[in-house]
Amino acid sequence: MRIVHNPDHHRHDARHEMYRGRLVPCHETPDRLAFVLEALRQRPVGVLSGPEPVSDAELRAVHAPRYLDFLAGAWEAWVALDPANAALDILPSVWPVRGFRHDVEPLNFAARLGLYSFDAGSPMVAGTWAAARAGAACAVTAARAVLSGEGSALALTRPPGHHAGPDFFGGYCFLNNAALAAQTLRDGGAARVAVLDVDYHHGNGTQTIFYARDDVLTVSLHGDPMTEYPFFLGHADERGEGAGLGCNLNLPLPRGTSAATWFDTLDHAAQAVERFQPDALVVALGVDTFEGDPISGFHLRSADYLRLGERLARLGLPTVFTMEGGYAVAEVGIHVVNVLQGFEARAR
Ligand code: SP5
Ligand code: ZN
Repeated sequence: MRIVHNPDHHRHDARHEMYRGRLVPCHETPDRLAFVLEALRQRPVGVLSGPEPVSDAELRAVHAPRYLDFLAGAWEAWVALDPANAALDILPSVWPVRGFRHDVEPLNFAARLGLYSFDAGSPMVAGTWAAARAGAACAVTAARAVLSGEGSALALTRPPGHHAGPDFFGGYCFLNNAALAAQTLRDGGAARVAVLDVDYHHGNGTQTIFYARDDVLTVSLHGDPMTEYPFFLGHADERGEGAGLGCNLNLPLPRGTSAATWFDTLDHAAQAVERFQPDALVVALGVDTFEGDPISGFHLRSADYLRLGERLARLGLPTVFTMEGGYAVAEVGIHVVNVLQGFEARAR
């Protein structure tokens, strides 16, 4: 397995996210990846490398140019508002809901920030764009490695990506790494690609990016949006639209779901992937399904991640993993490496 590590991830190091009227410390922190690297040092299940460059054209295959321009210039615009802002994280506070214009990009920075986001939990700092762009390069590099005949690859990166849509950030995500990997696989010759999202939260960004397409199947199992973040997408009746009708599958589960039920549901997800007969698979790998996760509500235990890896390997597909959520920080490394080890044991 090829493991593509983001050398710039630590540059995305924000302080606070908005939660119940207060700024609370960020859950999505640089030490998450430090724990994965340490677990990999103890159990070297793959070969580590850095990313190759990603082109603007590759980013634009998934994201809107005006959104990419906004992200690239956000920090400069923020500090231009007031030099004192250099000591503060960027967080939005106003959004264009139903009935507002989305076609006109306001000049005001706070307004543009709202136009391109859906929550106040995803702060940006000076290094966010560099970290996110290098992370996208990791995802594209991992997909290229699989196209070149590596059986599997991991984009070991943060910030995560699966909540980021064509032109919006949120849920700690800015560029959709899983979608970029899937698109790279498509452009490199895989006629059909499946994305299987096992993060606790619905992969709303990935769903939206591919919703009208029949060449990319999106499947997500996640906390029921009636009670769980991101709330406004992820229901079972969202099946795709137009040519993409039937190419999106949501498997929402109640908060409190046991490992036994979760694995039964994973079987349904895996069967849908098999029916689609893809040439390659992208796994949006969040390990916030762990029973000890501070912001999630499923009950997987550490050994279950070995089983998850084994089940994914049984699909027998060239596979790109992208690193998504997981906030029981000290256990994130064990769980990610368990998935990879289970996968490699079966795939061999
Ligand atoms: C990639 C990913 O897993 N994103 C998840 C984003 C969830 N954001 C909202 C979380 C609400 C946090 N609750 C704070 C609890 C304070 N103790
Ligand atoms: Zn998550």
